[in-house]
Amino acid sequence: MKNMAKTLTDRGSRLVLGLAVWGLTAAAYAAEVHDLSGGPAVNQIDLPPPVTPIAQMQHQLNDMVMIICTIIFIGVFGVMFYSVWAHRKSRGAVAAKWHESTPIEITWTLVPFIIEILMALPTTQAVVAQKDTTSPDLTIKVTGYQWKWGYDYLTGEGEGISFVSTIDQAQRALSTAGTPKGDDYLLKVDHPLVVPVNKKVRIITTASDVIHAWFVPSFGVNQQAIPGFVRDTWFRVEKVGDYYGQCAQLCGKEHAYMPIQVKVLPEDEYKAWVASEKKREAAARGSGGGVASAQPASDSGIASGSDASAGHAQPVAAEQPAEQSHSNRASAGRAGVEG
Ligand SMILES: [Cu+2]
Repeated sequence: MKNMAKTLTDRGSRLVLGLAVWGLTAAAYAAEVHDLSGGPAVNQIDLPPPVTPIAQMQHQLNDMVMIICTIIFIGVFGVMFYSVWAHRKSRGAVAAKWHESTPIEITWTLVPFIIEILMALPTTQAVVAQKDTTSPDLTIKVTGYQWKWGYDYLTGEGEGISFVSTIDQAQRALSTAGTPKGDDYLLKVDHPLVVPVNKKVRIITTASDVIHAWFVPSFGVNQQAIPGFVRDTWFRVEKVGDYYGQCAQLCGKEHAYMPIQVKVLPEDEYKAWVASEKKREAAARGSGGGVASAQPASDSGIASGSDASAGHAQPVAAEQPAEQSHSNRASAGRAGVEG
């Protein structure tokens, strides 16, 4: 008995010591890593703060369903535990012997049916809204590659802009060395996607090799990018800032290293970015400046790119895997800029 008590105290003190060490280590890490605005938070348990109407809808749905589930859970288990406790044998409880009850059967069919309809109505509304990609202010094609993202601005004032977005190489090196560092670890890219605030952005996804998925939690957007297919989704960000996501479809050995960074800018800063980006791309093509002026917004949809001449020099495509449709689309967009 004495031995047992000693073992228990030993175990107890070891547990306390272990917890203290764990607590200190956790505190040390917590001091190093902070919440990332637009990305993951330390010890986050809820969904990320929503910045689009769709993400808000998803939050409300999530909360509503969680509340309904909790009420049902407490209700069902409450009745069950009360029944077991109040009608136990030692109290002399005798089981009732009835069979079949029409009112009960109608009730336990109708009540879940009504609850399901109550949940299905707002859910259907949200799914339909998620799929409504009509009349966007700008359209961007997102192409998944092993292991990076290609962005082509198809319509809107950035029309013709095209680049590839790859993980920050310094962070990639930190990962190889096994020394994670920074709040945006493995989320920073060399060339983020840039969009204007409060504009409806339509995203068209496809891939050149295997299936990827373009996932930005704060936008409530997760769309698969499938080779040979086009899928689309949309977002309208209501708050300026940087937002982060990752490829959400296992796509090979560097799957963890193809993050998504979206820079949401105020209207005037976006215009300035478009101008500088066009200047940069024009310089890269060797044709000098002269195309810096922003293009008027086009509402003609992606079909407008099809009449453009294909096959002129495409600097971005050189560093990509051979992917015909990507370079065609990009040069098609560019021809519009030049012509
Ligand atoms: Cu991927």
